Amino acid sequence: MAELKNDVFLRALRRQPTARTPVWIMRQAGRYLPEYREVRAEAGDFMSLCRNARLACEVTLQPLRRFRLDAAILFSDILTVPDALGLGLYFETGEGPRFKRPVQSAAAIRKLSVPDVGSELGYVFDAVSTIRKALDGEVPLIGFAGSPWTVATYMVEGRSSRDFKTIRGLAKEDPQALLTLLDIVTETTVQYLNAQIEAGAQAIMVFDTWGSALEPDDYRRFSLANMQTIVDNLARDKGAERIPVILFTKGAGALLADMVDTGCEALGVDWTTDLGTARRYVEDKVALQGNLDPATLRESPAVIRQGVADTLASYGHGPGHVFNLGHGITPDIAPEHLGVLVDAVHELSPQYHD
Ligand code: 1CP
Repeated sequence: MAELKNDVFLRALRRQPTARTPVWIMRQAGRYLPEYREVRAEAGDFMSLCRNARLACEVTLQPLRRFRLDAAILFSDILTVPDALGLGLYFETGEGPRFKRPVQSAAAIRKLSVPDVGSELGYVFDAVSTIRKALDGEVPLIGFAGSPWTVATYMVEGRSSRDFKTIRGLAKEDPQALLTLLDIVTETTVQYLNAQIEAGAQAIMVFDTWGSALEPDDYRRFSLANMQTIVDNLARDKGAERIPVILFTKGAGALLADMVDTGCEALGVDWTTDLGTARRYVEDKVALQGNLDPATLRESPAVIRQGVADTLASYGHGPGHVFNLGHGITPDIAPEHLGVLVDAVHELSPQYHD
């Protein structure tokens, strides 16, 4: 396997000194890029794109050809796991993900079991090894999964939701059933992420997009506890250094202080908490990733540059910051605007490092 030529992202996650702040962008491969839309059309639909290692590799590399990014992220989705659990994932054009067989009762939960990850999700591991080879050591490859809670919201609601009525009802009426569901998703996710590491993923990110829909005690019980199990059970001692893990609960705010003790290397922060405040919550025990408001990318180059400058200043001096947006880039963004952001990080960040 080729030597890594750019390790600034991995160094920052480990809070080691770097000459500048690394940058990558959540959803950096995606619909805002015309070349992505072309490959997506060639594949036919989103899941066919995910299942084709050559095309998944191609769209993973597309943003790296345009922008000076310090990491690649596997092109896949958090919903591959419930698909492997037999729920029948499909995408309705313009409507987001749907499941043919949502799991809405204790009886439906009892019928679930941990699948054979190697056969059901082998296409993801093929994509990881194909991408890793194609990267040829230019930048590290991030593998990922959804948090069990976030994945379970889709499994129970059957689709995207903003109020999570069914799953929150289940949490109150039959918490044991929900915990059983979360255990199955957690066990599957551990195997899934370990196989991504085995196939060549060099860092792992867990996306907990909907954790903050829970009140704090329920967050700890139904979301954080399972992320803890994942961190505890990853086979992270692969090379000379441990594979770093990033946990991202969107909207975590003060809960960041609870997430620190999981043993992860880094926490993702969205734009509703400034990085200086987040740094105080975590007492510099872990690195922080984020957190420019994605909406800033709709504005002029001058406003974008100012946003980058403010984000860097908010984190302040020293190692342990990975620049990113506070959530994924949206399809309406002009690619040139992301170029302005990335260039600004390269230009403005060295002053924060010795
Ligand atoms: O139409 C299309 O082409 C599909 C759009 C799309 C894309 C580009 C989906 C469907 N998934 C993805 C890729 C994806 N999803 C990646 C890899 C690419 C990259 O980051 O460059 C990753 C890491 C995800 C993760 C993901 N999927 C999350 C967690 C992160 C987040 O954004 O909060 C979630 C919640 C999903 C579910 C999902 N999959 C797709 C969509 C449109 C959604 C969101 C649905 C919703 O809002 O509820």
